[in-house]
Amino acid sequence: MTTTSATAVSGQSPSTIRLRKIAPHLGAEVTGIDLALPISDADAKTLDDALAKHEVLVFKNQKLDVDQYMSFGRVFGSLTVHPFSTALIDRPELIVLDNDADSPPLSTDQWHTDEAFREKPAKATILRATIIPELGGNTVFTSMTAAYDGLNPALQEFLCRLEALHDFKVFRILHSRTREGRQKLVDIEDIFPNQRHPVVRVHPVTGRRAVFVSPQTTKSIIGLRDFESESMLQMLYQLPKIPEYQLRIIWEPDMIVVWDNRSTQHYAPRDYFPERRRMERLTVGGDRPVGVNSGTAAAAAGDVAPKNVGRYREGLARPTDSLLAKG
Ligand SMILES: O=C(O)CCC(=O)C(=O)O
Ligand SMILES: [Fe+2]
Repeated sequence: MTTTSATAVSGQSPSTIRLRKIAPHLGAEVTGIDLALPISDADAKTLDDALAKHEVLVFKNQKLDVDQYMSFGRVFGSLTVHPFSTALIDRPELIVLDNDADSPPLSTDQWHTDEAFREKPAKATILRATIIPELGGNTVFTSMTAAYDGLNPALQEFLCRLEALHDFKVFRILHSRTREGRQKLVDIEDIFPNQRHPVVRVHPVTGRRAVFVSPQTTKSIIGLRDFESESMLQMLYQLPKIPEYQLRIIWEPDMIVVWDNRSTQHYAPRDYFPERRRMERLTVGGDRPVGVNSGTAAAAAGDVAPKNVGRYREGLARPTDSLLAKG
């Protein structure tokens, strides 16, 4: 029997919320709650706890207008504004992903956790589909806690000592095509400087460990040589592709999915072209990721660049120095 009553999750009573696991490692369908109505503090806590425990929550048959949808999103925390995604003009927290062959998605067909380029990456994301293609257009999730648990203990121990550098790298293309855009990029780099995050983060609620690198934002593992970092990252990027750790969501009208970015990654296959797919997304702000050895990892891994890189001895010159002086 996979159905559990919410009281077992939250200790709150009485509640009509029911949870039913839908895959071995992640995902629960939530019934017994109408999200269009105000949600009690007790039910909000039940849902937030359920998100941490099940990593992905699925709600079906929830007809909400935009304001009700945004109120529901706030159950999980404060909504944030994505610096690079398109959003409603009067509601910048509401991201609209409206894609077809003429307007392909940017970077969502790549394994990732949301907004890891931030100092405090997104805690949770809420998504619903408003235009669903006849075939395809699913969203696939992977439990990165299950992926971590499946690794060899010696490798787990090594990874727990490491930190990685994250960048808004896939979004650079938005500004890199013109000289003006490239100048703007320099300002954006000031607002979103590269961030060091632990390669394995500890979930603040469950205490479970999750692999926290993805091709969307990770640049390198700090302290490793280039080829070591690249090989290690390529190996870690295989993890979310393992079917045993996955949950595949086939979108239905009035379905809402909430996921925990601290423990999962996701991928939206672009297999529906030339059909159109339109999604509405909300994002909940998170905390700074904490590693297993936080505080010591940075010191163990060394600095981002060796101290003397770029210096040279007297009597030598670098041609770019004189080129720039002339310009
Ligand atoms: O379109 C989707 O299914 C997911 C898009 C995505 O990556 C996101 O909303 O964070
Ligand atoms: Fe995403």
